[in-house]
Amino acid sequence: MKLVIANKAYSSWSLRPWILMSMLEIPFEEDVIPLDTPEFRPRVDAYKAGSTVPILVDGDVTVWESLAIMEYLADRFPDRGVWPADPAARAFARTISSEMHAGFRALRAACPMNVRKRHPAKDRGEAVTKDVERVTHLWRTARERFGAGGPFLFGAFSAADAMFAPVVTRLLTYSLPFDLAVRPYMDAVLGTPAFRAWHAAAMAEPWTVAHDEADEPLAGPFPLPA
Ligand SMILES: N[C@@H](CCC(=O)N[C@@H](CS)C(=O)NCC(=O)O)C(=O)O
Repeated sequence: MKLVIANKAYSSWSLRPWILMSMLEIPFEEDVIPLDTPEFRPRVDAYKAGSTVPILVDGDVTVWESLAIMEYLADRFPDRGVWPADPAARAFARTISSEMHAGFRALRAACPMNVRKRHPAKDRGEAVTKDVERVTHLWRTARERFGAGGPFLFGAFSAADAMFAPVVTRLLTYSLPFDLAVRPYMDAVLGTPAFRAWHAAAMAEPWTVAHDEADEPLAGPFPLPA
């Protein structure tokens, strides 16, 4: 299988299937296409999929859109626990993953993923505050109702954690205020071997994009858990 992704420093949608496949030990090779470069469009178009990454290629099957990739993986590897086994937990996992896929626009627009940096706190607007309150509410609810079996939203790592992994990083990159009850969950995601490998590769990338060069003061490196 091949997973086509963009820069690990910035590509939140790429991180989602990448961390899921890595955590569930689904073997794949990757093709990294750097954003905002002349090679991006022709290399993505060569896959004859959608206009964005991630793209999953499995033999003659090509899937794009992060949630569709996860559903394909759930079908293809039914024993890996892409979604929680319990039907009520699975319904909630799919619901909040869909909410993530379609929503949180203010947070995504104001705070683009950057796993290489940390910026000082500043007012990012009421809509961002509401998005952060909503996302931490969803995490708390999942942990309280379904998380007893492990440190992740539904105990074991699942597609829902993969969908929210970029948001975990955004809260820290932009020093956003959040309900500290979710910090252990966030540290569990950031402390996975998969996220650490993603972060190390991001740090080694040579590319930057325009929003990373914007006039945003720096508070330090991205804070990985000890
Ligand atoms: N809804 C898509 C969003 C994918 C997306 O926006 N990917 C970005 C990279 S993080 C991209 O390919 N941007 C390039 C472009 O839009 O031209 C998904 O879930 O996969």
